[in-house]
Amino acid sequence: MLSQKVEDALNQQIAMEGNASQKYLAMANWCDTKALSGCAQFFYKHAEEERMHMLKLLHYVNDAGGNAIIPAVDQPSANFDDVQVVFETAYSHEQKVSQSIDDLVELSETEKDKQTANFLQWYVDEQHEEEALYRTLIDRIKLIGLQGRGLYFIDNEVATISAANAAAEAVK
Ligand code: OFO
Repeated sequence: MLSQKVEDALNQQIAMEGNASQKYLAMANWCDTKALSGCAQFFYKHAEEERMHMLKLLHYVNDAGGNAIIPAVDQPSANFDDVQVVFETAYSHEQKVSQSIDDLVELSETEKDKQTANFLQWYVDEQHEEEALYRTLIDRIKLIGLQGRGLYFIDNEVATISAANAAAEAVK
């Protein structure tokens, strides 16, 4: 049984994950139009993952006797200065999501809702991995640089790291 406070906070998280999905879709779209196909694939996949995070929460709320709310869709930013800005924007959003998940865990504990605190552990672990992944990608982008053929190498590097990440996820 969810307290109203926990249910409301879970619904806010549903909206945050839904908006993350839209943001990553806009980033994928931007990369696509710049011929950065590796980066585009990375963000298309992440947009799908965020939608899965949203659905997982939605089912949890309904299964726990609450009412999940389908969020309105915010128009995400469509223009970015360069590909480094794209990844830094995504990383900064992931940090906000992590903070929000941490706040949710704290609220569940205050409300003595062990089931929700336990359910949220998956998100805590996921955020840890996501932040590490974005940090790696941003470090590589800085190392390669945006000049000359840098964009070409960055795009290949993102595709390689993304494939390695997917393979690691698959064997979990
Ligand atoms: Fe679901 O926000 Fe990141 O992964």
